[in-house]
Amino acid sequence: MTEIVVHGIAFSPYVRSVIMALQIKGVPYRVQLIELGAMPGGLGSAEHRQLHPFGRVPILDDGGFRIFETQAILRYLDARFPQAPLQPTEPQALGRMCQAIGILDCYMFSQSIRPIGAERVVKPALMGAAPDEAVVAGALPATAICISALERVLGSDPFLAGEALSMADLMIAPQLHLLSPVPEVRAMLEGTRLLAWFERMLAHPAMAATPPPAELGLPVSLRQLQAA
Ligand SMILES: N[C@@H](CCC(=O)N[C@@H](CS)C(=O)NCC(=O)O)C(=O)O
Repeated sequence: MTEIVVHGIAFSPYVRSVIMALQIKGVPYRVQLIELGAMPGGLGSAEHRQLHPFGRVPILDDGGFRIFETQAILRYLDARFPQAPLQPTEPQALGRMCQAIGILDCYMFSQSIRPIGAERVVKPALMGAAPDEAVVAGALPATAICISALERVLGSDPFLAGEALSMADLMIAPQLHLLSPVPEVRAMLEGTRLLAWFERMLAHPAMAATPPPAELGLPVSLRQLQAA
C-alpha cells in the first residue's frame, strides 16, 4: 500500500477529523506537522501553499495524490477504503449528514470556532496572551444559532445523521471539543441532546486516541467538563 501522509498542525480539529477517519478504517498513516510561524515550510509559507493554495490544513497525500478540504478528504477515504463506511445511503440520513457538514463549513468554523477558539483557547494556552473579549462577544450569537441548528439536525437520534456514526460526527465533535472549556458555550449546551451526543463522541475510541495537545487543557470527559 502507498504511504498515506496527513499534513497538519497539532491542534487543528479539521486535521483530527481526518486522523479519526483513518483510525476508524484501520488505515496506517503518518502525520507531517507544519510548523507555526514565519519560516520556510511554516504555516502559510510558499511551500505550504504549494500543498494548499489557501494556506490551510489538512492536506492528505496518498502516494502522490494530494487532496485538501476535510470533507473531500473524508469522502475520498471512504471510497478508497470502504471498510467501516462513514456515509449513509438512506436519503434523509445523507441529507442530514451533508447539512451538518454545511453548517460547520459555511458558518460555524468562521463565525464561531475560529474566533472563539483562537481567543479563549489557543491564544492563552499557546501564546500566553489575553483574549480579545470583543471578538468573543461578537461570535457568541452565531455560536448559539449553530448549536441550535445542530440540535435540530441531531433530533433524538444517537448520531447527527441518524443511527450510525458518519463523517458529520467526525467533523463536528473535534470542533465542539475546542470550544468545550468556554463557559458561555457550555451554558448554551446545558440540557441539550447535543451535549449527550458530545459526551458519546468524547468516549469514542477514535476521539480518545487523538487527544489535542495537553497545553490546550481540553476536558476528556463530560464529568471533567462539568467540574471545570
Ligand atoms: N475548509 C477547510 C478549512 C480548514 C481550516 O481552516 N483549517 C484551519 C485549522 S483547523 C487552518 O488551516 N488554519 C490555519 C490558518 O487559518 O492560517 C477544510 O475543510 O479543510
